Amino acid sequence: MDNQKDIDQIKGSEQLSANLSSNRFISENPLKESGTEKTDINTINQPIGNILVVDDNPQNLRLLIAILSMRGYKVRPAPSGALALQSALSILPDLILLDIMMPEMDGYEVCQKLKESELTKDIPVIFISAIDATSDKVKAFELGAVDYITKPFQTDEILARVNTHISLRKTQKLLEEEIERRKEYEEELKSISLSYQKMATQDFLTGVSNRRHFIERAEEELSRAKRYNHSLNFMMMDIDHFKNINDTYGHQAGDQILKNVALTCLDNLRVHDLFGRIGGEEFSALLVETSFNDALLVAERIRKSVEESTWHIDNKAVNCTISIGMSELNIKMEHLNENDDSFSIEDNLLYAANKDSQTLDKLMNKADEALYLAKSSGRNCIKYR
Ligand code: GH3
Ligand code: MG
Ligand code: MG
Repeated sequence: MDNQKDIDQIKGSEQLSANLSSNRFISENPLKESGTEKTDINTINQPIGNILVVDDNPQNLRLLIAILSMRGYKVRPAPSGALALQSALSILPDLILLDIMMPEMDGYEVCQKLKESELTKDIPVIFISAIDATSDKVKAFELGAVDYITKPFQTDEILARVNTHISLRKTQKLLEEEIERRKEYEEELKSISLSYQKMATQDFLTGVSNRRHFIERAEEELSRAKRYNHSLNFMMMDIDHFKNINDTYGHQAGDQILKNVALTCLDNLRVHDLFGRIGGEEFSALLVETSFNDALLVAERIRKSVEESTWHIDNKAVNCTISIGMSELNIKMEHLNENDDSFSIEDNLLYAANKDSQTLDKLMNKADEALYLAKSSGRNCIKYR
């Protein structure tokens, strides 16, 4: 028997007889019996840690239980590897003291199984064994043990190591909880910032880009088009006699029509094109890398789709049309060809000045003028400047 000397020593010094004679392994907290400890009602009622002690030798079990419960730990015994695994899974302990040499399933196997399970892998394991060979200690650490105590052990050593690992585990748990809390907080911040971003860039009614966002993006696309000499076309759409729709079907029906027209326009544009709500019943589109003729086809497709759509709102069939004004970014000046050898410095300056003069404001104003023309030409049509 490995610990007979220790047992005798502790029996004498710590008056364990009462605990040991009763066959209860989970002892009452005996702090109040200790002359050196402060009697604190909170510490008595709350164990400072939950320890699973695994040993096939009942006397060893009783001894360890006695030592640990004297210090306020709640101790559970397991006389075999299989029962240890069962017990660890039913109530997760804060620490496991694990004997190595046990019949059927030895401590190494128990440790391996504990480390394989997601539930028990983080529970610190201290091996407690009479084997003193370095190779066994190395094996224990390789299997994930946090410490190794050699039998026969000293009470103070057991308590010091157990205290250390219980504290480390508690700190680790607190850190993990803190990390989890921070992750949740970061997720919350992300979703708040995302909704602010949406509010700042989206039109609240239709969900398409709002005026500011559309213009910001359009400025970027315009400077890209100018830099790479890409063609670019601008469209201004306005619902015809929208006031009549509001007056006839009500403001809510009007809102629904605004959403439907926005969706119809989007359906007929490519993902790279920009689209946004510019004002009350006015929308704009910027068609990137699109020739004027192709842009005209798109405009006609949008106009026709809106004209042919019938939306049912409050059991009423509602139709509407839109007028479209278009303008084109005109980088190439007909009489100039930058690849031509005769392209002089003056021509170059003229070419650059022409590019500079093509601002988004100008494109929008030209499209607006074209839209005005479309309205005065009977509406439901496309004009360009
Ligand atoms: P036109 O063909 O000349 O464009 O005539 P219109 O009636 O469409 O133009 P007008 O500028 O006279 O009227 C625009 C109407 O759009 C008036 C305004 O109440 C309505 N409107 C603006 N914003 C909204 C909105 O968010 N929801 C609804 N339901 N109506 C809106
Ligand atoms: Mg209108
Ligand atoms: Mg208008």
